[in-house]
Amino acid sequence: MNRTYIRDIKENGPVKVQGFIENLRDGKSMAFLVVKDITGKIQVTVEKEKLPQVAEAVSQLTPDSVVTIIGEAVFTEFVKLGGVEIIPSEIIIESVSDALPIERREIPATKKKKAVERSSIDQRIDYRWIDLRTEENQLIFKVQSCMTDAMRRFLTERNFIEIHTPKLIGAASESGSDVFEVKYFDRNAYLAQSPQFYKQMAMAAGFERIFETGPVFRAEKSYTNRHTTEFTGFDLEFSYITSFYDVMKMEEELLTYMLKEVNEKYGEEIKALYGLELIVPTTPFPIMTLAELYSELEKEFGYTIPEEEKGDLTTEAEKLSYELVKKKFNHEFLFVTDFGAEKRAFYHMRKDGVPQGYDLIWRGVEITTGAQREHRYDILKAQAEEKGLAEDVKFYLDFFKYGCPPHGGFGLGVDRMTMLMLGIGIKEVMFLFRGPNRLTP
Ligand code: AMO
Repeated sequence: MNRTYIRDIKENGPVKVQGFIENLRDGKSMAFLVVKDITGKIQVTVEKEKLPQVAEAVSQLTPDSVVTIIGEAVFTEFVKLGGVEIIPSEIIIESVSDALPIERREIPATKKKKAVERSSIDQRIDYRWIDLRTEENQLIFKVQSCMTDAMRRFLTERNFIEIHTPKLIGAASESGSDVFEVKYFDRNAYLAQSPQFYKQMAMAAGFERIFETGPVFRAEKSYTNRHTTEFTGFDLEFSYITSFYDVMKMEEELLTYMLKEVNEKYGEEIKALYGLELIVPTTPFPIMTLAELYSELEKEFGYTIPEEEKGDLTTEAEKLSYELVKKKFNHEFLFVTDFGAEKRAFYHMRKDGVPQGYDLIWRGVEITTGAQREHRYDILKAQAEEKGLAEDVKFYLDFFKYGCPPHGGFGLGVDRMTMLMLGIGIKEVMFLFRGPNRLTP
């Protein structure tokens, strides 16, 4: 007999269902199990007297054990959970679970029992595979999978080629201080902080349009709810742009397409399980220069910072910008442009000294940096020298010596995007979080 996914049980009849025991009530004459698979949950109702063998199997079960249930699906108004139950003829115990070491959710007090507190996120990460069994947690990854799938489709339909660049590299691309050094035989290598150099190499190789989704490493000792030392980046790069506005346009179209798709597929579930509305944005997204943003934040919220810090976006300004864009543009996204050259990467093209790039802020958190790149060898080399990097990035500079189209692109943090979509922190949203104090499981 073939296995049936719980979601696909639509009528009375024989079924074989497999999954974890989500709930177990073994009474005197009746036993009720709730079995959960990746598609849903279903009640299994056992009249013990009628089915002594099944009753015997139930007596050995514990919550989170894995079972195969063979029986009849019966639709009835008496069952709350989906209006259907399985009357089993056989229960096969695949694996018995020990008592769980974590509490995945808070259990409110009853007359007989005290309330149970939810384990902390760090305790839950220690047993992440158990933590991940819940519907809410599995939704994170269904949503994330839908997200990258939609973005991949959007790009391949527009002639982007997916590439895979090395993560073991010989030089830091973003900043020397945030790079992990690893032993590489008799010398040192670094873990890639971005596919930056190689996505640009693809432009020099004449690929014209590429994207990559892969691991990004940052040796940042940040203990915030949006930083991790290893995250998933969604990066793209394309040639023959006329300015970084082309890059912003590509990004807003990509995100709108993706959010529409996620909303259609999972909008209801996100609302039900996370209480958040997914809003498909309108295009074009609002744009402000950094100076305009600071001036508006001062007007609206009395927020000021010293003049010399205004070349970069502070975390507080990022946060406040959400209130501002909601109010001013009825939007959740904001492109911020015109950062100070000293705060931006050497590879950003500059016009009159102003980096031709942007940050994209969603719901008050930066999700992307993007830019037109400097593709002219001499200027690029001078900009690298100015940041004291010319020697380290010599191999990269060579990419621009033998012909290279004008190009630009951006890098999007997949984990950040997911966390903002669901309104939870980065530790909650990652399959396995990595931070300064976390390398296991
Ligand atoms: P940047 O350094 O801004 O740009 O990184 C791009 C995006 O990656 C995410 N991100 C992070 N997510 C979680 N934890 C971190 N520690 C972390 N650091 C960054 C953010 C961020 O916006 N090469 C450029 C991109 C480009 O210009 O194409 C770059 O890496 O969402």
